[in-house]
Amino acid sequence: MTISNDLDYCLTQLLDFKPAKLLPEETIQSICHDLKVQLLETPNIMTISSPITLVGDIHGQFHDLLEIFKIGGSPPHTNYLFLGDYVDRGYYSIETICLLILLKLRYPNRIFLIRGNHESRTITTNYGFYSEVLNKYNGSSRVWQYITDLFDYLPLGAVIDNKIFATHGGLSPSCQILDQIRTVDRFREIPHDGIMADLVWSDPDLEIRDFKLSPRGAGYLFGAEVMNKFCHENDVVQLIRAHQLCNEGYVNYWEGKCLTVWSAPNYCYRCGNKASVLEILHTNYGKNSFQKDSVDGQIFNVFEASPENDDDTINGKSVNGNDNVDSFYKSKSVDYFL
Ligand SMILES: [Mn+2]
Repeated sequence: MTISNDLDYCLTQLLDFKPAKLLPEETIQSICHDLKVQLLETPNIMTISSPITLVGDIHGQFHDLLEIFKIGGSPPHTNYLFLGDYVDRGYYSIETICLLILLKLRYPNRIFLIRGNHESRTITTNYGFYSEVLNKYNGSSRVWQYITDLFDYLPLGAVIDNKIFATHGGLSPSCQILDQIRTVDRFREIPHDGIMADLVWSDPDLEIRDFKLSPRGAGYLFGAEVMNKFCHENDVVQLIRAHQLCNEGYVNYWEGKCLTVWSAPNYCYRCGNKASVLEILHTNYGKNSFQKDSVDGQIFNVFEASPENDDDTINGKSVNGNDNVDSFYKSKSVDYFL
């Protein structure tokens, strides 16, 4: 095994250096290839058992991902299911996704990754990841190519303890039963509509009962009746998803029937929000299991932005406009390759 393929060595480059060392292009090509091979055998909906900790959107906030491992425990001692949106918006999409790829390869039965709406070529072209790659790899987009090709292999959801359905966004009017997701050909760019699009784009809405087109321009809003019907038909008790910024780090809908986990504190270095990860210790639902803001066997661990972000911000605020990060990268030296 060559050094570039030595997963532990690569992990130390990202975990033991400040700033983290970027992996060379060829190493990223190689780890993306290896993970694709592994994910080819992974079904669209993974089967997972508790105890497991669920993580919502990270959006390139690498320092805050490291904070999550401090709060929630480091892999492989804690099992993690990441609910997507690893890249875009924050300054460290490459470090974030590379760390997750390495952890998945190193601990395949303890780390699980599903696809978010940002794990897409079109979205990452517009929201930061593509620019970050050009800036950090001397104008070459190859790393973006390798990683977005890998995104096509990510599964779309997970069922935990046969009772909880987890996905990035939410429900789809084209999907009454989970088997309809299981038969989707997921190895492709996220399409504009249909089950795969809805799973990564949809949001719950307390004001409606049925489905309604989403103001996001993709996916749907779904209401209480739809949620109850989905749980009943699929013999699950709960939907856990990410995808929406929550000021307190999480939101509880319909007495815990749907939970949002959001894991990017001070989102975009300017929102001032808290973040959370959700520890699922066991799944043991009695009749009155759903209480306000807590569910039996489930604990939200709330946290705030890591002080490490301060080097990149002024008083915790973004140092540049949200749309153009080029000036930020130009102000940083990128001589920290392996
Ligand atoms: Mn999202």
